[in-house]
Amino acid sequence: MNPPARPGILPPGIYGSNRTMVTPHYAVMPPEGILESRMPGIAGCRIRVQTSPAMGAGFTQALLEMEEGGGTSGVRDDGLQQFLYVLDGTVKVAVGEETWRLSAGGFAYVPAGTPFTFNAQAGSARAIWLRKTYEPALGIAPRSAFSGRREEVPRLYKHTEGRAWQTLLGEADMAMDMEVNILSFAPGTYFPFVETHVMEHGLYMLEGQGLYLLGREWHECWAGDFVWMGPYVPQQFYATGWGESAYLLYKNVNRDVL
Ligand code: UGY
Ligand code: MN
Repeated sequence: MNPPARPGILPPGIYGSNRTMVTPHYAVMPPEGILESRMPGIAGCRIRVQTSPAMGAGFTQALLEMEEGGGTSGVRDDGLQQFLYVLDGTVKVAVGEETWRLSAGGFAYVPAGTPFTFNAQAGSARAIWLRKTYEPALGIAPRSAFSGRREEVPRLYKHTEGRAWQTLLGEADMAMDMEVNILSFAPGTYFPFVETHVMEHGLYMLEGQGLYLLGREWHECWAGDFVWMGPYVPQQFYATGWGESAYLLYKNVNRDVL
């Protein structure tokens, strides 16, 4: 018998049942089913692609599992803007004269057309890697590369007590066509309404668990899961469990949708 892919997390009898759901409008993908890919220019690194244009998304999101030294095999510039969020281990990111050593909760933003490298240091590391074609805004210069740490980003409470937002790349900044936010929920917290919006989301469940309403179905989500929400998907989160739940959330923003 195969050992459970996620010891201690899977309830008994999980074999034969399955939380995966992929529809034209949204997807829920537990990590154990997302098989690894490889890519030229990225070495010593398993790439678990969570979403891409093949799914209908306007961006790409992947979980990177880097062995020590793994990552870019040379200076990389694929013309896309990049966002890297470290889940564990240490990742060295270099952009021009800047070098950042990012541990868990550290993140880096690299604008489109900027050469960079990233590599795991002093052991293996895991990170979420987001890439998107940049949509320029007339007369507004794109931002330069920058890095930050989750714990240094202020927690803002919007709409509901118990639901905190951390806007890692800033908010309402017209130089940016994407946001990446961490939303944290006290147990029992839920959105004040069902959202339905033109923007899409890539969601990586960082901690805890909850129920996600997508369209008209509720889906159970746990730490490590990925969720894609396409434009206009009705969405609502209800945090369950005994501790705080949190997710990393990509959103395309600030551009004319015509
Ligand atoms: O910003 C958002 O659209 C966010 N509240 N959506 C979500 O968490 N599904
Ligand atoms: Mn939303």
